[in-house]
Amino acid sequence: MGKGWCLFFLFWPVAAVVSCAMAPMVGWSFPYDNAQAASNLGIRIDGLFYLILFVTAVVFVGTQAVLVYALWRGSSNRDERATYTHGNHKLELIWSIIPGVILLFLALYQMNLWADFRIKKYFPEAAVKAPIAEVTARQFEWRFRYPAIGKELQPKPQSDDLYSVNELHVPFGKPVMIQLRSEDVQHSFFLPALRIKQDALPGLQIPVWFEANKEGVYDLVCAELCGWGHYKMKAHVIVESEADYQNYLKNLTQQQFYDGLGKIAANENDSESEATEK
Ligand SMILES: [Cu+2]
Repeated sequence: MGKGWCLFFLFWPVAAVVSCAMAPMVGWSFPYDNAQAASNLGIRIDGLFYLILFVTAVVFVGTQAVLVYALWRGSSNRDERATYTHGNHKLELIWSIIPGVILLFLALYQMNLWADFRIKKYFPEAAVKAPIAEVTARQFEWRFRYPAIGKELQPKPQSDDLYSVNELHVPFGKPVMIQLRSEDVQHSFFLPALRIKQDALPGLQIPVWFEANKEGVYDLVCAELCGWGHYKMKAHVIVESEADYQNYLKNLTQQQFYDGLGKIAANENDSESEATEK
């Protein structure tokens, strides 16, 4: 085997390390704001990602280095013959136990993060108490159902609920929880900037919580190939101040319950609408 193969196998670990090191500088890394996650949970998830990337990088570079060394030695000394061995029990034990220990470590190390992310018992209490909206994915859009101002989200739709499509507003400065549903096929609620991803499954209502670490407009996309219009499921989550959020809900109420005669027929002003009805 010629030295060309040594260079070929040497090239890949070098290319991988160089491109990984360059990635954040040239925008090949995570999206948004110098690749920094837009939620504290996202930053912890990134930490886990980088830890795994480091472990796999060490293994990859290490094994490639051994491969290149073996090829180089073999190609520069034609007289030395390779010896055939039929397995090595001790070696096999070592390379089974080391990955096993690494996997076990990762499994234990990430347990808290997984629990905080996925298990409702560990969600922030304030978010669980008052889910902000029900999010229904359908072919091909996101539908949001908010409770009326001052009310709590009910499992079943209420007559004074507020609706919007493809634009979810949430208040900044506190964790929020949504109830995720799917109307037809399997979709996936994905906020890349916040590192939040959860499948939406027909027949299930799945709670999802998130908290952005700064105000802004974040992409909401569907991460499940759900049909011909999958690409159209690009929506936004708008994280804004509490005042702006309340204003948004007020405007939504007005738009939704405007009766065409200059009156707002919502239950926002219960006494007034009752008086109008009489
Ligand atoms: Cu979808």
